[in-house]
Amino acid sequence: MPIPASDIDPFSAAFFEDPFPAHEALREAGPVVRLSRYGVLACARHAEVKAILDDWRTFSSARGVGLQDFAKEKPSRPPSLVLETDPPLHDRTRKVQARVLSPAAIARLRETFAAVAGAMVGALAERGGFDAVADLAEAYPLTVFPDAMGMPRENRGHLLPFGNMVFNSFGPRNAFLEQAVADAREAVAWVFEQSKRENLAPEGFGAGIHAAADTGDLTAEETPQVVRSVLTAGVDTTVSGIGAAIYCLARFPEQFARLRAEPGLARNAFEEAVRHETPVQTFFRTTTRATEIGGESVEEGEKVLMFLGAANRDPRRWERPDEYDIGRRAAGHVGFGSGIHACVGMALARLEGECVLAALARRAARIEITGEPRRRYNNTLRGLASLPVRLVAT
Ligand code: 8QM
Repeated sequence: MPIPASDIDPFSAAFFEDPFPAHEALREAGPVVRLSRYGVLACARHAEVKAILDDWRTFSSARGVGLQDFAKEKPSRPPSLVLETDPPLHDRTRKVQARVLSPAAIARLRETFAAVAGAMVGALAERGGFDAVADLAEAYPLTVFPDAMGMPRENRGHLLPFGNMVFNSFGPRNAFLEQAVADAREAVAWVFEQSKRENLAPEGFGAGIHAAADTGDLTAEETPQVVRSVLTAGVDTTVSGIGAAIYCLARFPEQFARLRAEPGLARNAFEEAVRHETPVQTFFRTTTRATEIGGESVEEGEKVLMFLGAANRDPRRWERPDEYDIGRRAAGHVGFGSGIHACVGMALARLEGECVLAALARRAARIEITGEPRRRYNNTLRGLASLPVRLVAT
């Protein structure tokens, strides 16, 4: 059977507003589809997306995980030493990040993260209404994450336009990317400066990564780049994830009631939001040899777009996929990826999500949406620009 073609544009405002009918069409078209606008292959079913993620030898990251093929064009920004590499380089850089962001290191942050979430949600509960994106989904990670990295207080807001630019850069060079680049001019210089060893406090994760230059695990030229990776990946993603969870709990009030009755579900409520909304919607791989995907022959050197969000609602894998259900077994979703590139910071993300949701469950009987939510358009990240809400008192 020939590979079917689709003219769906997954990097357009219409798609960002409501990707779900297009996701379904792509899943139903076949295990692999050609996106005629971009000349790339795409997979939207869970089985094929998972299989690609788990086979780095055939589906390489070293030619870039965006639309741009580094074998054909000079990368438009310095490639990440972990995201945009294969073993053995990938393993060397990843190992340092994994050691610094170990479960034990993250566990030590719990008390502080819970206290900050409690204080922030407490203050918001006192207000008549607020924006759940700016005032909580952005404010919380912008406080706890740079603190944990060992960064100074000033100008942390630059992390958002920086991430917005990078995540747009995985898509085509469209108006969203152009705008994001323009909006991130100051932020880029600032992030590069903050990644230097002398600008990171000795007890933070940043210093932990720089220490790898002393042991010879990384070079002094590599460590700032590996810090920058963590700064890139660690903010906009958790902003989108926490925003998704609040949006889910506001739209599914029976699930919020359940969370209040069983606060131990906070962690899974966040996990299920990552499945349901899937902050990181897409990534590419490039084939290193002729292979097959879902029984279809594919040539060497093909870019393959993985629709993580579509896989996370594939009815072949999930019962009632469009329902947000905080009691479901959400494990197995690909919102954090899978295989050797699976999110290295997921323990940190999960701790942030859990702390915010637990704080909301303690302080509110329900989350009421008081105005029109506005979506943020980004070539890779799915999230809201604004979500006006009010916490209804217990
Ligand atoms: C996305 O620079 C990096 O290493 C990097 C950037 C973005 C991500 C991951 C890594 C997946 C969260």
